[in-house]
Amino acid sequence: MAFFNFFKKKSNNKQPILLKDKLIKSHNKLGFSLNKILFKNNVGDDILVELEELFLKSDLGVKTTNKILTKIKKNPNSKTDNLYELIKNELAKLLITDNKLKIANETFVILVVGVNGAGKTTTIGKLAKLFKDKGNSVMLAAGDTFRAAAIEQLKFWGQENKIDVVSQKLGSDSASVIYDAYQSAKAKKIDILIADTAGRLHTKDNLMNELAKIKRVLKKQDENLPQETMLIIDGGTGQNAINQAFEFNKAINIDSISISKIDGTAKGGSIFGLADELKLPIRYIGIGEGINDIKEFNAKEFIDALF
Ligand SMILES: Nc1nc2c(ncn2[C@@H]2O[C@H](COP(=O)(O)OP(=O)(O)O)[C@@H](O)[C@H]2O)c(=O)[nH]1
Ligand SMILES: [Mg+2]
Repeated sequence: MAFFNFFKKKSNNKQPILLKDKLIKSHNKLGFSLNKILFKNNVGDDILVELEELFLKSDLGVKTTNKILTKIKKNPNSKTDNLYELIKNELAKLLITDNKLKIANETFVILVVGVNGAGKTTTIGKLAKLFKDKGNSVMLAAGDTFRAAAIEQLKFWGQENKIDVVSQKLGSDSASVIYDAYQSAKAKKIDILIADTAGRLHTKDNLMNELAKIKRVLKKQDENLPQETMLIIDGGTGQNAINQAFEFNKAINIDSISISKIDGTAKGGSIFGLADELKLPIRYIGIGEGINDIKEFNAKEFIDALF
């Protein structure tokens, strides 16, 4: 019995999540390899070629890679120790550090968008938990009306969090589901409404039009709505993440990006290119499939884990 209790107690213990452990594959690709290269040499042409290869392989993207290389070339006599710090610092500069979501006092609407399978619905489930733990009341809107499974999946997260999920039947108008949910959340003085959306319609234009319509319908109610349009990017997407983000931003203006599935991918370096090119804050990172597997993105913590 004592033995059983020991395990029970242990499993109930919330172990602190070490980002370093979750980012181990990305660390091996970028930080570890950088150390190996710098260990060999001082700065010279050879090392520049190796560094360029490393940055590209680590999914930093061409523009960001060139930016960092230019900085390195400006310090031709750097010792490798300094160079290591220089690279870390330059990468850190690409990340917007004022990235915290500022929840206003009225019903705050977060519209979650992204391609199919990006991790939208799962991220919503985790965010609901995060906000609830901070003492906010939360409601969910099942705006992905194109797949029955999507509505069921959101309801599951609603049950896990013991919060209401506003949904309509399959195939109903997503904008009207989210509008109704907002009315309900406002009437109940809910702090935060998180709206799920579809990631795939018949064509990309249809998807973007649908998302634009959701925003239009909300704005008719209140020009400030939704206060946050959050794009979810699968951390394993790599370079295509930048194109995805540009497309969504062009069509519907996004306010922030959150990255899912950063665990288990070696493409964590793509966050730098994404932040550099989009100039948008990275708010959260998903580090697993469980309800607690989310972290507020912290630039310093991220870089320390990666290097
Ligand atoms: N390992 C891992 N898996 C995730 C994470 N976020 C989502 N997933 C998984 O990715 C798959 C797609 O997620 P889903 O939320 O349905 O994507 P959606 O189509 O954008 O709503 C599911 O199997 C999730 O469990 C994460 O941070 N880490
Ligand atoms: Mg979904």
